[in-house]
Amino acid sequence: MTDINLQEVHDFMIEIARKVGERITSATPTTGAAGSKKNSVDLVTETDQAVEKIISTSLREKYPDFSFMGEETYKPKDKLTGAPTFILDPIDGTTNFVHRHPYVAISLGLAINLTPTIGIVYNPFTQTLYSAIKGHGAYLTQYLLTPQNSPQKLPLYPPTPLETLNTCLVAVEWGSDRSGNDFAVKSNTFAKLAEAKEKDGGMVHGLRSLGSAALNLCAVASGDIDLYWEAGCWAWDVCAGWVILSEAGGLMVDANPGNWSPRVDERRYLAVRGGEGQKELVEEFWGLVQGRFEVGI
Ligand code: LIP
Repeated sequence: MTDINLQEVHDFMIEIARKVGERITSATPTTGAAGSKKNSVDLVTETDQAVEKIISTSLREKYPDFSFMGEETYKPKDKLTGAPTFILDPIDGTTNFVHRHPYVAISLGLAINLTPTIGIVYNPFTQTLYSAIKGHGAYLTQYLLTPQNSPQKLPLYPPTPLETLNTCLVAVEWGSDRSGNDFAVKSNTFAKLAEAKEKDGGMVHGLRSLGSAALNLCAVASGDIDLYWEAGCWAWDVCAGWVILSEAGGLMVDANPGNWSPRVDERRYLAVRGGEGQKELVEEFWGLVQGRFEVGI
């Protein structure tokens, strides 16, 4: 495949996301015929499916030689290859969308050789766009707030050094698996992160569950969340946000202790914001993880 004009692809991805955003904000979010997937908290709506169809059709017309992976058409036999691949979550934060809680985003990434290379995360309710091209920085554009839609470089403020967990705000998610080993690892680790230092806990400033992996990663990239830890989400939840995180100086490692280089489809992630002391903070966090996740193994 000849050299890819990443800027052109990036601009086209934003154009599509901005166009289809209206489909999300004007929808009546009912699960209806779509309903749920593996259980009653793993929701999908007809809007998720329609938005994926619109975006994938536009991408395939413009870039017929690229591969595509989308949440709503994914099949377990589908495997990511090294080919340039668009990886899409049409509505990341579907549960929020169903409850009319406007914290949702179109998460559209491009991975090349399995490396997240372009990322756009767009919340159509707030018209807030996070975007990045590998090697070219990460940006926040607030179309409703900033004059001439001027992008702000991420992180939004000079990154302060990372200290110990008891100075951190941590994003976590319950996800849709609500029993078994992985649910126990999550529940026990959440408690350990919050527990007092004298009980060997992390005594973190707080745990936050925003409901969108992509927007969690953008909050870590922006610097207002220090860490985000989750297992069970998918490549389409994180590909775009991963580029934005990395270009803002952040680091992505495995949610299970010991793996510093997870794949985009690893399904276990720990993101830490930019700043001096990333390695030490990751190691402190890993020291508090209560067990090991089985997902993705
Ligand atoms: C969601 C993720 C979130 C996870 C939820 C769900 P969806 O994606 O963004 O991190 O905890 O279980 O997978 O389903 O809203 O596209």
